[in-house]
Amino acid sequence: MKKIVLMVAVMMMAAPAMADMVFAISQPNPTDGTFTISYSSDVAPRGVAIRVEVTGANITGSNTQLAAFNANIDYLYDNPGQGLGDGHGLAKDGLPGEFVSGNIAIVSCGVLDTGGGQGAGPLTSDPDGLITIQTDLAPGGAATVTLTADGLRGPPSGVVGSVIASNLDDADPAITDVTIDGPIEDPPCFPAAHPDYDQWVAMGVLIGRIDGKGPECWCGEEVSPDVWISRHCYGDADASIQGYTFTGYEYVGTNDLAVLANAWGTLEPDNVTWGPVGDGIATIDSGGIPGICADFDHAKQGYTFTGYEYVGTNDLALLANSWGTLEPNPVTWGPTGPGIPGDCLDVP
Ligand SMILES: [Ca+2]
Ligand SMILES: [Ca+2]
Repeated sequence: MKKIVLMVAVMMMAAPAMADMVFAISQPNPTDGTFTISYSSDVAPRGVAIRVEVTGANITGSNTQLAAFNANIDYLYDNPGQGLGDGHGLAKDGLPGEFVSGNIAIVSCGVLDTGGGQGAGPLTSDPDGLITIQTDLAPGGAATVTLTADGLRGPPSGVVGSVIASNLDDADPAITDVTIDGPIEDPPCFPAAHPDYDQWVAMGVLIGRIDGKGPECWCGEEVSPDVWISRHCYGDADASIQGYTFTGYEYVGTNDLAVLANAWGTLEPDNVTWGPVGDGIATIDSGGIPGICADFDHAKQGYTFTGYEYVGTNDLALLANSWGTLEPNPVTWGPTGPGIPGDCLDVP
């Protein structure tokens, strides 16, 4: 503890000339919801204390941090025994100590040499920035980042001292207000113009997907990036071919029947005011293949008297109709057949 007090005291004594330190927010990697704070300055900075507020997402932590900023004061406050270069530069808003959770964090870190004396940071944080902050931005989401002075550590408190007078100041707030984007969202594999699209999305909700998409098995195989060929509506539950050279290959076979058999007769828990109910198709899984993958007609069937089910006779009829249909390829010899059309995603 004595060591930390000493370090803080050292920083308070620092009194560099007023500098023009300009901050910026960039997003070098828009696929993971992070953003990076960078700076340039006309005087070597010795510490920073900036309040970072994200509107529309929570801060989850930080990763890369400019190595010269090696004194993570608030982290050291909470973690006795740690030293220079340890921890991270995110601190609580309005309280001492390291950042835990929420949408506001303080970037609080200083530049010290191995003897505890104050060092001088580089005039620019190029090329990697001062610190990269992680958020929980969802795919396709957006949030706003605002930088302001930190009244606890920066002026007028002076804890991180006049160091901070050289960057963000309450009297002259240098606020940067930047919109950042969440991870790039993969396009849905099921065409939005398809008559079953709404049902596909609804089944995604039913099985617990939170990304607005439906079961991938309905989309079949991704034959090249974002290009899908589906035979699902003919009874291909596992989106895979099966067979042997001797017997031929088929898209609708025993593997698909097994998925259907496992889901067979599973009643839904709701949608009836009386009559039998069950656990619902969302509870069914066949070795990682959701039970809804056997819903080949993309519809629920049943009656109030019998209950309702997503996998039933209508789906079995589709599978039975395709049963034993061999593919013309990829065998070089052995039995072949007309094959199952890969047109389930075609929009009529
Ligand atoms: Ca199959
Ligand atoms: Ca069905």
